[in-house]
Amino acid sequence: FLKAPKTASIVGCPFSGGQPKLGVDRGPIHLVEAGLVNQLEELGWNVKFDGHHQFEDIKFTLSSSSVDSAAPTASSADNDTSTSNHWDPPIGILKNPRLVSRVCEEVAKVVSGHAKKGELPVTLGGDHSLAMGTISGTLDAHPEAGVIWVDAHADINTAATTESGNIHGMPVSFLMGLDGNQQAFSNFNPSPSSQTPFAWIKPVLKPSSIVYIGLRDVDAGEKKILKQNGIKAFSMHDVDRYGIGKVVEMALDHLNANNANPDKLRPIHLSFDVDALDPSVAPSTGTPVRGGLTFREGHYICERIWETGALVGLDLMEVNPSLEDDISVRQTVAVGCSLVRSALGETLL
Ligand code: EXY
Ligand code: MN
Ligand code: MN
Ligand code: MN
Repeated sequence: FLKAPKTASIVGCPFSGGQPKLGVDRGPIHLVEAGLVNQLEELGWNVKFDGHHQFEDIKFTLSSSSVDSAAPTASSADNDTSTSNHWDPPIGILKNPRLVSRVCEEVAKVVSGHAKKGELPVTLGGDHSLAMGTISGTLDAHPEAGVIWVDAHADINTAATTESGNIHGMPVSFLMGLDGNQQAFSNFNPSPSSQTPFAWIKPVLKPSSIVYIGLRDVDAGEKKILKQNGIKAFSMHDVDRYGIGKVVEMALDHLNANNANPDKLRPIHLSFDVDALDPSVAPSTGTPVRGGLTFREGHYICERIWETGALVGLDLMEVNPSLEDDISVRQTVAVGCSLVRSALGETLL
């Protein structure tokens, strides 16, 4: 009656190019140093972790290739050069587009490779732009998968709606192939040695295949996109109204109502942005928003998804150990580890 050993592959992604604050690239390092690998082994997992991914070679290749001639744009009006490189100038106001694109392309290959071997990829960010990679990877291996996106933010701005130019606020729009992006890149001329950023993404995420939980800071342009595409979203208002138990059931029902094979639960990719939690629970993150999920509400989501037996991919994103004091950092890292444990089967009894 032995069950096949379950293998979790930790994909450590020290990457911060999707947003301007330094330090979020150290998130995965802190999560692993806090003992995450051991903790998962104690839950009975066979854990594969061969070090954090290094994206230095990508930077090197980009910096030594000639710069593309971007379409004429109103370039970085805010003069924010904090994250901009001469080899990766903004496209429109999008910052670090080539770097973010290439890193996510790499992450997609890694995640898909692990998933196709029957392993559970657990990606540690890093900023949430990485989800373009993780979800592309999951959908490559499990085309019928649905996404549960737990976040204070919808991360669905397009090149036409983003006001910040920070790509961590945009990954869902690229995964869906929304119009506002096609437009922005249509006049883009890559140099012979490069390619148009994000052109590698297969826009296979259907609007009916994602459900949000925890939203409370959604831009006007994003609200429009959510409505126009009929995307299911449970805000903190809904969590207050129905309670987290009911919200998660409704989220699962929504994904499975669009199930091609009704006898089997749809595989689930859980993309958990730690800023979904209230800042009193997870203070060390780049874009905290008050009024978030409690410690238990966050863990309940993970526990319930584990119970379905349908989890095929997990992201834990936006832990930034250089924000706030030492105690806050330790608290945020500890919460990050325990969310992952809950999603991988840790129970209270
Ligand atoms: N909606 C805002 C923007 O697009 O800049 C804020 C996005 C924050 C994204 C964080 C990772 O979830
Ligand atoms: Mn690996
Ligand atoms: Mn996010
Ligand atoms: Mn967020």
